[in-house]
Amino acid sequence: MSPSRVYIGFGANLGDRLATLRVAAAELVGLGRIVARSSVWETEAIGPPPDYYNAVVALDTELDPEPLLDGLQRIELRHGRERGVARDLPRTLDLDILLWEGRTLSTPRLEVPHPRLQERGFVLEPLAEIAAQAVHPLLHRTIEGLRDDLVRARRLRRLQESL
Ligand code: A4P
Ligand code: MG
Repeated sequence: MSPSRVYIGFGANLGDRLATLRVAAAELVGLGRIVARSSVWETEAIGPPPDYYNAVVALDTELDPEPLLDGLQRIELRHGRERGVARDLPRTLDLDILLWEGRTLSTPRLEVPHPRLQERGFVLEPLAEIAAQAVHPLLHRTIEGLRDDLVRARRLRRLQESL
């Protein structure tokens, strides 16, 4: 069977964020083959600060979705990730399955594409670096298109009037 191409989002806002992202990317080796990696972006936290470092990798994997998620959660735990009751709490490492090429999933453990992907610049900017033309299978839009929509939605304009 040929491998599937999946996109994994990395986020860290506690500890040595850059080192954590680099080590975690190296640890993906047991789960598949990294075929592309984005830049690292420093991003304002949605939720409590401090700022995050975010990045995305493309991974070719032979694994099914749930075993891949198990592997990602093992890596999170190795980096001291504490799972709280509340969403958006600061974390040493968050690994999300953003997209799974050619497939959608909705189970109690796993929703793919990631349901908040289209609202988040910290996902769409790095994802657009390595998968600009990938198509969101539910929204039928390219990643680049979703990224551009989001930028436009955050409209701001400097007025001529002084205060
Ligand atoms: N789960 C369902 N679908 C998926 C998927 N596609 N990938 C389930 C991974 N996991 C998925 O996740 C809770 C459960 O979601 C998992 O057990 C899995 O079965 P979690 O990682 O324990 O909890 P979480 O991270 O708090 O939730 P989630 O949904 O990953 O949070 P978000 O919505 O991703 O928010 N601001 C900036 N700037 N950058 C960030 O990276 N991240 C968050 C986390 C908030 N603010 C941020 C950032
Ligand atoms: Mg997560």
